[in-house]
Amino acid sequence: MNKWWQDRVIYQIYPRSFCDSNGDGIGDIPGIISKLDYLKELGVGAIWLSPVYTSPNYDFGYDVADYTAINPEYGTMADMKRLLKEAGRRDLKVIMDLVMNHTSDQHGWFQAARDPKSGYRDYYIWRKPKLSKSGKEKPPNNWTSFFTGSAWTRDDRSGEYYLHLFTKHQPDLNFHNPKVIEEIKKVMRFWLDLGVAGFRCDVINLIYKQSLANGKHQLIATGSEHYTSTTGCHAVLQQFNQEVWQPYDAFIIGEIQNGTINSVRDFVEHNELTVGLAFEHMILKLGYAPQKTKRALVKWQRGLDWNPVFFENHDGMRSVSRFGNDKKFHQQSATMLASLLLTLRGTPFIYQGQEIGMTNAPFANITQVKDIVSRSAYKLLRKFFIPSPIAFKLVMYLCRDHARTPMQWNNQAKAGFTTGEPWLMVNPNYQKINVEHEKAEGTSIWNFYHRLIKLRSQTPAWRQGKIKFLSTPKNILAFERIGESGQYRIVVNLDSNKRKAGINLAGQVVSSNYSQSNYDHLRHLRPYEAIIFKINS
Ligand code: TEU
Ligand code: CA
Repeated sequence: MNKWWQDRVIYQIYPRSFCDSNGDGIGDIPGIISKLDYLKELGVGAIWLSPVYTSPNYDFGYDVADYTAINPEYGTMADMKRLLKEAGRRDLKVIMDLVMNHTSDQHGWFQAARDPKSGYRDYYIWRKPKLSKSGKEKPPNNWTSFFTGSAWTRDDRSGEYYLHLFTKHQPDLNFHNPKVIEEIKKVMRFWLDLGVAGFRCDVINLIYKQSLANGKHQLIATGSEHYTSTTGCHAVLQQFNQEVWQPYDAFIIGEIQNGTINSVRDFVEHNELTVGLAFEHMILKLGYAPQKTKRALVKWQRGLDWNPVFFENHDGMRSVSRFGNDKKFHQQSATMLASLLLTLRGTPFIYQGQEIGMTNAPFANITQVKDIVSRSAYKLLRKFFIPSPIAFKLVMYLCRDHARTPMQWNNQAKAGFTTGEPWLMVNPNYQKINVEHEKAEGTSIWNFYHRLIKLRSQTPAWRQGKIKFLSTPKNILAFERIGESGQYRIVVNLDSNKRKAGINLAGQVVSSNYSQSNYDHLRHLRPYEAIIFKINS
């Protein structure tokens, strides 16, 4: 018998950009509640909610100032409880995004910890500065942040430095301290008692710093060898699992930074996490080649029995822009990705707007961008005298705001997201790319997702069946899903060029994104062509 997270499709909501109910230009919880029927109709079975906790928004919620209080911009705890109730009524499970590696520097714990004599001091990682030969103060070690700059910031109150793997507004919690572990257990029980189905745990494999020794220099996050997937981290997660996650039968998605198959396997096969989010297939657009995607997908599908299957999230480019061609082959590449997402073996994740083929946004300059990572990267490039047009162009490859432009509901002003001034620019292509228009259009991306989500729920072989990859020419990905309900062959052209299929295209056509019903005499696949055959019952 499959677990619910093997049968259901999970939909990720970035609350700030999903639906604004009160006209302040910021998405909120009542807005999400107003769209639960939409999500039910789409056919998803669970929601992963990016953080809605109190936060000063340096990292838009991934800097938590109170884990058991709701950011007033998003609503109240009563709204949150109503969301859980209304979602439950529709048999939609809710997964909270839990950011435990660090808090906000506005969290009460950190504010208290700034006093060296406080009992909260050891909730964080403080060290005295080093002195250079000339007696100048230096950070305690050479670690750098994932978001540029040193991973240490001096607090003038004590003259000591505190560690932050991300921005200086996100001080890392100290998981060597049993009190911190107990506090996080308390937070998790609070939400599980309210009825959440589990957590997506932010950078969970970074939480335990095995040592604070200098690291070997690297472009990003020097020092990461001392805190990535450490034995101490496993010990903490086993404790969480035994004492909280198992008793509540919680579904735990761990975001694994720089995850390898072995490191993810260690987390999911030793009673710690349920699934691990890793990013090897999230190939950068700069230097993109479809073969890289094919190799990474096959490697992870063969390497792990069960994968989270996703092509976009709130942290980067839109998938149709990253893996496809959102200009010449928008419809074809978006539906090619949908065909893969819903037939590869694992739990499918749809990020808000992916179901209508939302694309990267045409930001004109850095002033339109709100994402702290993009702004810091731009500042750093300019510090090295990279001309601003080039610096901006480079930043656009990593810009997380591509995924954070407001959800496009209809072709009214501001895409129906808000009646006010949106916090971030609406993508001007909302006139055509929007839920209302696509729901009404039979061959739309939305209807393609809607149909395949439904088909997946009716096809055990796509959910529980074995997966077998077939050898095919470059940029053609083909695999079979074999289960009691039958055997299916999925054949996909990952490329924008017509390509020899190199494989037999016979079989009963269950789905094609070129609405072709018979491939018996065809030998080639058109750009981004994706076909699902039933080859026997
Ligand atoms: O992201 C961690 C992480 O993977 C980032 O370093 C990511 O690679 C980067 O955002 C891509 O540009 C998690 C959250 O998903 C992200 O939104 C937070 O900013 C970050 O942790 C810190 O909490
Ligand atoms: Ca609002």
